[in-house]
Amino acid sequence: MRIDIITVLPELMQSPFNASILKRAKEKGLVEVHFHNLRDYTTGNYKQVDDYQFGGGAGMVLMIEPIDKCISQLQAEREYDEVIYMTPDGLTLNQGIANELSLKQNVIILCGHYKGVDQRVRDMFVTREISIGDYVLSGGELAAAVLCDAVIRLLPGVLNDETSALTDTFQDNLLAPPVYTRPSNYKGQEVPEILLSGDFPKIEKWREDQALERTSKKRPDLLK
Ligand code: 6GU
Repeated sequence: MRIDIITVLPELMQSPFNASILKRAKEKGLVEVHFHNLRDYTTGNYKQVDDYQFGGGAGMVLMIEPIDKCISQLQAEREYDEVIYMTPDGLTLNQGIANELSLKQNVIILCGHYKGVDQRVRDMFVTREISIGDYVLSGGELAAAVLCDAVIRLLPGVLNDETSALTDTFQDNLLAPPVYTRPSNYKGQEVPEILLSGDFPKIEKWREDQALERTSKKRPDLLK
């Protein structure tokens, strides 16, 4: 998979891609992530990427021309499956969307900033608009990093057995069951005996029951 991220703040988002699972995915050649600084696609001497909005009002809007230049240049180099715009008024990200995107070859992610982008960018280029929840961030960069993490860890070969995505919370619309490690007794707090029994069919059944119970207590909406 190849991901091209267009942003005015590449430095805000690069570090998550250089640690842990995302780093390993890159090193294994399972994903390529390229950052494009919008300022590199400006024409004038001032490297202007934003301007006041027509009709008045507070806040700057990202201009269409540098975004068009950047996206058009990328699209001339290869076919893209999606141009995703990160915006709080997009569709809320969930595991289903992450699963779907993990099957794509080439994806562009455009990060909004300030008051967002000129509407014509959304009309002309964007195939999908994604939010990461009902709260406002200063820009789409951290949201794009969240999206990339959720997607990249699903690529075949990124996770090993121990970190398998199959047992994740949300994989079957269920929260994951509780987990424990040594010591089996900590200051009187015991690990459930069943987990120490070695009876694996019983343990599996216990985990399923716990997942269901946890979900109905904490997230009954997921069971509907
Ligand atoms: Cl994608 N962008 C911004 N600016 N704020 C958000 C968001 C995105 N998702 C949730 N809040």
